[in-house]
Amino acid sequence: MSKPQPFVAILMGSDSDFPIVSAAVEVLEGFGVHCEVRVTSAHRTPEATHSYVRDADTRGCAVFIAAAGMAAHLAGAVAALTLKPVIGLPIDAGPLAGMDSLLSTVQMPAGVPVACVAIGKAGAKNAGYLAAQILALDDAALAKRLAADRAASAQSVAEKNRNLQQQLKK
Ligand code: RP5
Repeated sequence: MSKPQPFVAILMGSDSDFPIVSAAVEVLEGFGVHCEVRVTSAHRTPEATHSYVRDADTRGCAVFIAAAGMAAHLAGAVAALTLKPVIGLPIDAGPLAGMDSLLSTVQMPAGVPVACVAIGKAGAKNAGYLAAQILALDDAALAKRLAADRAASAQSVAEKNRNLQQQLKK
């Protein structure tokens, strides 16, 4: 039997998280990484979250990304159900500006790790990059695309610096 195609499963606690989570989807799609996106909550739909994680695990999910705001327990709940890497993405969804979700996501007890990225859009992009880098451990073509992206990013910084130096000379 052929090995199932590895994919990234992205879970979010609410559809209100999607404007941020979409940045992770864009990064993954940009690298040609297949992902599934589901709204499922640790608190509001615990059974559905449980069944989805178990099912995705058996279908070839290689990395989970779990995004949630407020008392954000989704990443931890996912990590409790799988040995695949889990990336937690804290969302700024309430009056505490994401500090609540950051601490709820990152402060996991020993033995059940969650790799927590930054709050918000930069974190969402990095969740996509990190998931792609994990998949690239076993995919040389993907590793090449990631290296090219990193080189392009360095070039763009160098160009911004050249432009600034030109302006400062005037
Ligand atoms: C969390 O509560 C969700 O992940 C979302 O960030 C936050 C608010 O959810 P909604 O009330 O907008 O559905 O569980």
